[in-house]
Amino acid sequence: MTTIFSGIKPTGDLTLGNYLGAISRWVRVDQHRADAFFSVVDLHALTVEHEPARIRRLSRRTATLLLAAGLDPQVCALFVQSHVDEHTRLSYLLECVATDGELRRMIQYREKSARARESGEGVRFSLLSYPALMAADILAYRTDEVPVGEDQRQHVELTRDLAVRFNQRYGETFTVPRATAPPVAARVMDLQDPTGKMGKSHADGAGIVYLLDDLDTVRRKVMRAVTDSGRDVVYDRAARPGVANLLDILAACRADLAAGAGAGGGGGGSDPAALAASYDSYGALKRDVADAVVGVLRPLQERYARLAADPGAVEAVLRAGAGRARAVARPVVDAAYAAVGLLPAR
Ligand code: AQP
Repeated sequence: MTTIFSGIKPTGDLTLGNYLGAISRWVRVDQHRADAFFSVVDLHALTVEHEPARIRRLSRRTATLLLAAGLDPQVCALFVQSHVDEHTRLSYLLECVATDGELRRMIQYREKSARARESGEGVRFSLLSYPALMAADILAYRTDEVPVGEDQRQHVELTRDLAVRFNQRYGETFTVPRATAPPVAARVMDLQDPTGKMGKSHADGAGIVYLLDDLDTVRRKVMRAVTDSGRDVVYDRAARPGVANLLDILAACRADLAAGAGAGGGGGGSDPAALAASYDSYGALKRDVADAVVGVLRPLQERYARLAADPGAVEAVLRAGAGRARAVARPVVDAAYAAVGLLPAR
């Protein structure tokens, strides 16, 4: 059976970008067709300035939201990365396989280290080594597929390179994984700056739809989305990024709603270019986008409220998920330790 691993960092409140780019497909498709491991990758949130109480709060909230979105702990493993020591054990071995040059080439490292330098903060070493830990997250489960948005593709490519190099040097140990992206909404853009990603750790939330925003705020954010100077509705990501983003969001929300209603095939469905033809004004498009986003978020928020009232149940899910994850990861990581020449501890 195919094995899938994917993760989400507790660096901010989850956004519509996280949902449409990742979570919707985990819920609608991935968990049902594979051995699926989904993780709140909390160690990755420590690579930049952070407040401990906030990380704790966001880790719980993220796990609760994933369950509210529909991850089913009976069919997939949902766990917190730091609860499974195998991730950090393996990360060190992969740091010994990666080169300084290839880690420095990572776009996220270049962007985030430049930001940290500008704001006068030191650049944490973990920001550079982060892709080795991400590779460990993936390789520890002998993962075949990693469903991610476009922004993470380069890290999955590096993971593949490290797996191949490790296997060549030390013998077949890891499965070489591949990234899979959703058919639409692989990159949801900020509604106020459609040339930039809708990211949960960005400071200004005016162009970001958070999954727990109240629904009037969601409508307001969509209706105020920056569009382009033209008037006709066409799907052109380069020339009309604002309108293209709205069409992507509409297509992805409709596909999600159809999959939730039992039509199957989450992530497919409406084609943004075809949708463009049915609009002759930006106002009508925005109203339909707002309705579709609210249609996705309303049931999710209702389920979240019920789950958040019972934090003990969420913790029990995470404990069980960590147990399942450990049982799979431990023998793989032990095999990697043996392969590089380390004496067995047990
Ligand atoms: N805007 C997006 N469009 C499509 N997919 C997205 N993802 C994130 N943003 C978008 C996908 O969501 C999964 C988890 O993301 P993450 O926690 O790694 O990244 P983030 O939400 O982008 O968080 P940050 O802290 O704001 O990230 P940085 O600053 O690192 O970009 C992934 O599958 C991701 O592709």
